[in-house]
Amino acid sequence: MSKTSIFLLIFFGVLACTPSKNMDISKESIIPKPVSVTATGSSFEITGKTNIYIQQSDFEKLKSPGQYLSDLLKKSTGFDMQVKASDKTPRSGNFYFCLSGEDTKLGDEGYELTVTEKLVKLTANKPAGIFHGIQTIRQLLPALVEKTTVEEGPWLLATGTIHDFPEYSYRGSMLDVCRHFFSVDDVKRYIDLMACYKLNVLHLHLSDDQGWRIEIKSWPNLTVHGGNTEVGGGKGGFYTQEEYKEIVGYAGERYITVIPEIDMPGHTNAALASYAELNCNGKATELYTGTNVGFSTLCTDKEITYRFIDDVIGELAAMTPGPYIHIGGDESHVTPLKDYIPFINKVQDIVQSHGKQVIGWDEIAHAGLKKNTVVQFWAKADNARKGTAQGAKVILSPATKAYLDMQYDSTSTLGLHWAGYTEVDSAYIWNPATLVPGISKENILGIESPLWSETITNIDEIEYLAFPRLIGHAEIGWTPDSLRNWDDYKVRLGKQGSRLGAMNLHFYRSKLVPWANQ
Ligand code: TNX
Repeated sequence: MSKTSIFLLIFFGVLACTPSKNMDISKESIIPKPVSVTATGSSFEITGKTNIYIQQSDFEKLKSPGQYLSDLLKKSTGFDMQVKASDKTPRSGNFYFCLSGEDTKLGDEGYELTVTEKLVKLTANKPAGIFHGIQTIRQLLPALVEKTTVEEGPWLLATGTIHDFPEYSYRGSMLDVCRHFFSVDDVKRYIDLMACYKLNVLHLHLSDDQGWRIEIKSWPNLTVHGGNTEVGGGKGGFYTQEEYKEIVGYAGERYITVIPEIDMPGHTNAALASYAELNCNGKATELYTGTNVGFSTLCTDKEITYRFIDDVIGELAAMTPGPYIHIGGDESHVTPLKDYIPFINKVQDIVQSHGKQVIGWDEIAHAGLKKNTVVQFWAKADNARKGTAQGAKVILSPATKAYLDMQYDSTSTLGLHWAGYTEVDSAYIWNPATLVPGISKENILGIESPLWSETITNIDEIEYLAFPRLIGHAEIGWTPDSLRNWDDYKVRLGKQGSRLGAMNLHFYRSKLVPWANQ
């Protein structure tokens, strides 16, 4: 080779690779905070030539998360990344996703992310881990990556290794689509936001006094009549079974399980108004548009009540790939305990006969709990302990900490305050394993943040009450307590402000958080 060609080779070689920038991955503001981060001080750049390679044998399982990343990055970078199978580590400048089963510590949802100047490598035991790792990659990129318009790069990620897995397997939020109804698109937006913070359960509260929101083909009047209104007298609405399946599928692609709730025996006025025979006196009630609770009950000693429940649960179970059906059971103030207990026992049998596990609000612990029934603690610690004494696992949704519908402070115009005001710090500063005396880590499945909708009517208002508190709850569910503290968290949250802005999120700019000025 001549001297000139060697010179030209070196010259163009240098031109072709962008110099790396010094970056420190341990200074990135990732939420939930990862279990371990090791920095190597350099950077990787995503360019128009970057593609997403998937280990050949995992292609079928990982092409959906691969395509999710490609679609996400396309909007802001303008790059059209291809998702391809590869039987070897790809060449410089690409992503590489693999399933490996070697690292049992990672469990079903953990991942290991290794970023070098040459490659972004993501490994996990299961596709859910790859999906959560993608959320970390997303947060390592500039906030502008969240825009839906094409933006200027450079699209750099800091180099190093992140080894990460969740503390709790159940990390959820509940949306009340009864007090006010929300469209399929609103629910999808909420799912997308949950996914960013590695949440994995969406509990949909589908029936209440003010509205029945899921089509049941064998009892059509539930939605024809009972879906017709909402708090304040608006037009309400409901999901057809097709729409519901669309929500379940959309959530599933984001590794989020949907748990449907049919609340009973109380919170049933919409059903009682739709079918006279469900009432003990045989007379249909009026539709209800107020916000009182605890005034309605199914007729617990009528045979037709259980036929009704069997039909409803049967149709719901057939549309529910996840293991759980939620039966409510809260605030049944007009159902005497002597009727409530056998009712809950029978309903557990019905749910189990359709192959599903029961979740119920903490009051159900008054009944004899079946194996695998889960108790959702919201108000009474005694009930939660009654549950664990029977061997049940508990989901923690303490109203004073986890209720997203509590006002931030006395000046909040949205929300209620029966459980007190919940500022962003108070929502963050608690440990599930020590909050309820007598309930410890081995009793706890995880945490869930309910968003009741008496006071909210649209997606902007959903976002305002949920964010940023839900982000803190996501960290509580994922990150070990020993790695969490408010002073560190509030800085990371503040730095995410520009990211939330780029997502066009209508979040509450709490004065307690040092929001980054961008
Ligand atoms: C209590 S929490 C309820 C809901 C209300 C909520 C308002 C629970 C199991 N029941 O019916 O919407 O308070 O914060």
